[in-house]
Amino acid sequence: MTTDTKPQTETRTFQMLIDGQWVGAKSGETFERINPANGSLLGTFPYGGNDDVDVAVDAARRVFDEGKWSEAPAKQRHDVLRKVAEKMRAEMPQLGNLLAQEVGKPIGMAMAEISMAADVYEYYAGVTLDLKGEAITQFVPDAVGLTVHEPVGVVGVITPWNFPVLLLSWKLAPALAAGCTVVAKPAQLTSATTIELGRIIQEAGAPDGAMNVVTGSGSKIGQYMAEHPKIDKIAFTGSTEVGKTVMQAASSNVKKISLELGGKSPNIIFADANIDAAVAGAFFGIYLNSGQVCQAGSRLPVHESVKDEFMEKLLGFTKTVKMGDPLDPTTTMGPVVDQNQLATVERYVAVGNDEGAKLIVGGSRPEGNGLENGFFYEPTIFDGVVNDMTIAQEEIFGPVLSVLTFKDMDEALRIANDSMYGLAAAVWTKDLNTALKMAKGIKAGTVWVNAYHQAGMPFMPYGGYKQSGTGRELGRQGLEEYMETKAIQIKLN
Ligand code: TAP
Repeated sequence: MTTDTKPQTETRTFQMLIDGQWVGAKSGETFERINPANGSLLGTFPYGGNDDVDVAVDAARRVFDEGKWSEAPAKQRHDVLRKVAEKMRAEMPQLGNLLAQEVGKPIGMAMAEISMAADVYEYYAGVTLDLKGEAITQFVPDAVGLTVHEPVGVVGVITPWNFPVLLLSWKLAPALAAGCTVVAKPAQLTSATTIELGRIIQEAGAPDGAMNVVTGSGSKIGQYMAEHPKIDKIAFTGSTEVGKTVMQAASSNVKKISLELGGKSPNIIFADANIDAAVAGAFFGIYLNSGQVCQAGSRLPVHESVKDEFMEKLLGFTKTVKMGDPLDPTTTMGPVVDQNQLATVERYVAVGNDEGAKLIVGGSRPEGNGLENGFFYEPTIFDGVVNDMTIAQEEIFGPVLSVLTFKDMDEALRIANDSMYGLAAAVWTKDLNTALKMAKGIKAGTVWVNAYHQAGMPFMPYGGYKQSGTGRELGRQGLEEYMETKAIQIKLN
């Protein structure tokens, strides 16, 4: 696969996509995004206001109500979604380069994100051709019941910065497949790739106004979208704290909502596990994307009998991390996304030390090789963590692992479920009984056995129990979130 590893040298000026036109904010205001690896300016974006959102929502509403997209033949929607996937693959070097620079993730990972996102459009293109309801003839002899599925309407999509292309695509692909029209608001830190995806969807043949992108502040235009009376559904991914405010705001017109929120996922190592595989899984589980992953395996309960061997190997792995420029193909870990996230990580490491956890590696910012110019933080491990410590309960969203110890399955299950979150978990064991008992007992939307971050996408439904969210993305269930079901009852005379 070709990769584009040249840094962007010119600062780009991006615009919003509203009703098929490229526009700035009505106010003329803009904001900037820097490259988190070196502080250079990446781009300037319109600082959209409520008046810009209104224009975008009106366009999406008009196109939806006219039926240009919502009632288009399924084959038409299929063709557009297929073309989106093809164009994403064709433009992968440029998109991957932009993604690597705006998030700070290594180029290989950025390319993989584009590729996985393209798969989602391809999957839902296929699903579009198989949209159907049911005919029910048994309820009384002289009547027929039909169920039909119809698109929900105008969807407001609000996304975070950690996987800005993939998590956006988990929403756009099923929404567009269902026949909904969209107004998307990316995180301010990663607006560039969402704007590029808007362009690709437009070029692939979506009618003007079916796909709109507005950029600006979440607490202003994001909040306004969540309250907006002409938006029928909000699909949100972000923190649990903001998710709660979105849920409240959406109640104003009883919008449908799906929320993908935070996590503090347990990655549980039993004594009979394949230790080498489990060590690799623990490493990947926490350090992927510098730990900025909602489903990161940030709690690591290890059986006491294998703990010493496990930790020795994990430390060995951790020392192989190569931090550096995300565009350098040999870099395995980039910076965290910005100064705020760096400060959050530093604060939690201080809390871990204060509460008595044992810092065994990392715990500071690296120096040399220009790393001091970016928001880099060393891969960090705390041992001796107990589950009621702050660093075992709260989401850090950085490269910080909390290692705990357990004696038996009951204790492992208690630790796993002693959390306000329930997004994901993993169990490492060769025993089927242990694997299934744990998988059934853990209150989380995804449980991996002998794997971490394994991507069943786009076929497997994804979502959280408890305060990790509501609703499911991907798979058939992911499409249903964008559809209403209508019952038609026909009396035969
Ligand atoms: P948030 O701060 O919650 O921001 C997410 C999005 O919401 C951004 O676009 C943000 O805009 C916007 N926003 C902020 N305040 C808002 C408001 N009052 N009303 C409406 N929208 C608002 O999260 P983040 O820092 O970007 O991402 C990290 C969090 O996302 C973590 O907690 C992580 O676990 C979670 N996450 C969850 C998942 C899944 S699938 N469960 C996946 C990835 C991330 P601005 O950029 O302008 O602030």
